[in-house]
Amino acid sequence: MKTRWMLVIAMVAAMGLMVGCAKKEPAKPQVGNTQANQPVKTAKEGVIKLKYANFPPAPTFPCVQMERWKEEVQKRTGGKVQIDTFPGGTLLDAKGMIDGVIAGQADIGCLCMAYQPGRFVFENATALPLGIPNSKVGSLVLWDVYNKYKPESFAKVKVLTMFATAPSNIMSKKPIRTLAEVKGQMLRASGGAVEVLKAWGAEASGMPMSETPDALQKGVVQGLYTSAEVMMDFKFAELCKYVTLTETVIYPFAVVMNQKAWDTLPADVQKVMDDLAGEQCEWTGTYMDNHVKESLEWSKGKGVEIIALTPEQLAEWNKPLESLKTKWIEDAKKANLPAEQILADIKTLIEKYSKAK
Ligand code: 3IO
Repeated sequence: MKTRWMLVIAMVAAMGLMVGCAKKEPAKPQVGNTQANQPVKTAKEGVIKLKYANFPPAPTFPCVQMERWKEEVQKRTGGKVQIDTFPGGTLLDAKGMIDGVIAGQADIGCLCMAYQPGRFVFENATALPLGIPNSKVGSLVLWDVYNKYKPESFAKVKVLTMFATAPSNIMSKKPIRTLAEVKGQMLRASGGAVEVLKAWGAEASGMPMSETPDALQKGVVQGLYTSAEVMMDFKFAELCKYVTLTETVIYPFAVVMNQKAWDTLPADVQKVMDDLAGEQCEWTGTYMDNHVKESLEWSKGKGVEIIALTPEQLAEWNKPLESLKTKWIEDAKKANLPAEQILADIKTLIEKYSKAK
């Protein structure tokens, strides 16, 4: 009796294994237009396949803009281009993004410039406390200033678009109502935003967003400092019951393409992507601004308290941040950048786009 049961169990297990193997059979999409091992049904003559890598999970804004870009490119090229997206760091992770794209591990990648501040000194000028009011203005400013200077940091790739988050707020487990209450709190940020937290007296820890859910969960950090749509998209509202509206610095992002992959694209496809660049930048900014509002409303419903600061308090919070600009000017000069001119241009652009509604 016992042996018969064991036989049945063994047979069921073997069948399970066979089914498991059969499921894995369809070939993974290939870079370029290698169709050799594609199922016949999907093999279309001349279809250009591109792999687009992203580091955070699918529901977050860098991936939402990725899917929107993908749909637009596929539509505007009449199906000539097919894009396979890889959210969640499945193809390239946060810090390895641009080098992975340069090496051709992905054709396209989305990166946050705050994760390698020493490498993107120029672009991180936009992450200084300069009063960018929202994501749309920040995105347009970033894209314009990039196009004016075409910095060396992106010389090895084709830049497809750029965008910025909304200004950062503090999301924390304990309430932070005054500048004094920031002191000693272990908070997470990245790049220039870490310096902001330090200037306020926090025990700031730098890490990419993709590592943050784990750090919050484990209690390695007591909160984070970034745009507030993450309260909803990462469900941080479950852990962080307080949002302090500091509305300070943005995080700049870029979408880059492997130069060789770009060079081999037909001119009409290149035109579709070039025409989409500025539009995508503005679309993402608008999406982000609306999404932050939505997230804060949703968070209130989850019992989160939104702490507003008075104009007097904001002035007090902004004061210790002045030194960050001086420090950036020093760093930028060391990198042979026209530091003061770049900051002046950014300020002019902020004014221009803030006025234009
Ligand atoms: C961000 C990065 C990945 C997913 C959602 C996000 N919301 C804001 C950011 C900015 C950022 O890169 C960061 O690390 O805070």
